[in-house]
Amino acid sequence: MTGPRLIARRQLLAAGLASAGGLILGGCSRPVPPTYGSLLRLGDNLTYLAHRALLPGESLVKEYSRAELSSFPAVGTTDPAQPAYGRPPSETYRALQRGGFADFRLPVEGRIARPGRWSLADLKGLPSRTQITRHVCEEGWSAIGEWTGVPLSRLLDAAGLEPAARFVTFHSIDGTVDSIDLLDALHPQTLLAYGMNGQNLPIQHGAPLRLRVERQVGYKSMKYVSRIVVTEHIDDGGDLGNPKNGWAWYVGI
Ligand SMILES: Nc1nc2c(c(=O)[nH]1)N[C@H]1C(S)=C(S)[C@@H](COP(=O)(O)O)O[C@H]1N2
Ligand SMILES: [Mo]
Repeated sequence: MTGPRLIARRQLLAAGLASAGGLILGGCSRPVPPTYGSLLRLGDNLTYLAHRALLPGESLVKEYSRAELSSFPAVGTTDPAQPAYGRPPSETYRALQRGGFADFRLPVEGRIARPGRWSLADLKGLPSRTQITRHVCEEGWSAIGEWTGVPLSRLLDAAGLEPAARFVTFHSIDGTVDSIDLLDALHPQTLLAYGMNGQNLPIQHGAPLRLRVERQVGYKSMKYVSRIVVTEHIDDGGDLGNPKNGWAWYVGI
């Protein structure tokens, strides 16, 4: 994912920010994701700290009109019921798919007052939001799509965040794990989407439920979300997460 030019840019950024960092971030005790000894990850963390220190948390990404919708490729896992990337087919997903996802339940747990399991109907009973945004993939393509779902903040409100809550971890049916901080989790455009372009979310785009994290690169928008855990500390997913597999935890755009 990281070409030589990007490495050079990031090393410059890291060096520049490392010197500025003492000034800007002095006294800042914000938790940062683990680097596993990588200089690149250190650069990513400085980007994260700089964004969080310098940019207003509530700034919104641009939204588009329906006339601007574009064709939208499906990448990565496109059907968990099929084997892919050395992973066996998910029989659980196959059964859910056959039943039109009527039996889908989303456990929401961790640092919340009211843990529970949400059906799609439950989630659709919360206030919804529709937004047309540009998805930017780290592979270099982008596409504009319309997403309908429940703002994650509404679900977290209903679940009742404990004061210690700082991060939200997502598990996917395809076995990946990822997390975001509370600023992104509570951002008004961060959705758990069940609709795309006016239809039910298609299988290849993450049915029945996917995340939209509009202020980060495409791979943070996890498809096939199967469980949500609110945590006090960063859970980077270990072997199942991005940082251990060479991908940045924070990819703000
Ligand atoms: N669970 C899961 N989520 C995922 C992926 C994946 O392979 N599995 N791919 C990511 C990447 S790299 C991108 S660009 C987008 C692609 O979403 P799309 O298939 O709807 O275009 O999903 C992201 N979320
Ligand atoms: Mo991507």
